[in-house]
Amino acid sequence: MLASVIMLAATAAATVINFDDLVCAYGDSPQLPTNYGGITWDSEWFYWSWEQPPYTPSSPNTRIATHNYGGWMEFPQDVDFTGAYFSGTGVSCYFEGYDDGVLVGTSATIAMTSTPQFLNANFASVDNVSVVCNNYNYFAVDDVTFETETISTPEPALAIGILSLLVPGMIYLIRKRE
Ligand SMILES: [Ca+2]
Repeated sequence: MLASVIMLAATAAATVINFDDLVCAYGDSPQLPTNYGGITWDSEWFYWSWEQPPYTPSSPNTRIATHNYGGWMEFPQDVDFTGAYFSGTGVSCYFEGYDDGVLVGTSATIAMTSTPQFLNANFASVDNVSVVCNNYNYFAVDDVTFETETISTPEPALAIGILSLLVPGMIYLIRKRE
């Protein structure tokens, strides 16, 4: 019972940033707002919502990219970074995960295709993630996925409830020994 209470105390909330509320005119590629979704984004990131194969969004219509061999995103607190979808052509990309400026994880590398592929990062407790590409263009990123860990103490009522279950048993054991 105590183990299940401890598990309840740390809950992870999954977040998917899909960019789809950002819409632009055909041919435009505005800068991604630097605080979009509560994340601080490298100023090189831009978004676009118009159709342009092979930059297929995994969630239509908006995705992001840079003209700078990838780009970084900085989280306001430590997150468990799951990964994101990639599409494009003629370029390979991977993730680097950082905590307090120290590289703590590197993902596999994938080659872009017109079909969006999810690149798993599975970085535990990072505050900065970089997309690293071997070309300055030709990739698109969508559905950036991470989990934020929330630590909470058990409700007082729950703790009292647990004690009320445990105490009679303890009294029984003490009495049994006497
Ligand atoms: Ca999208």
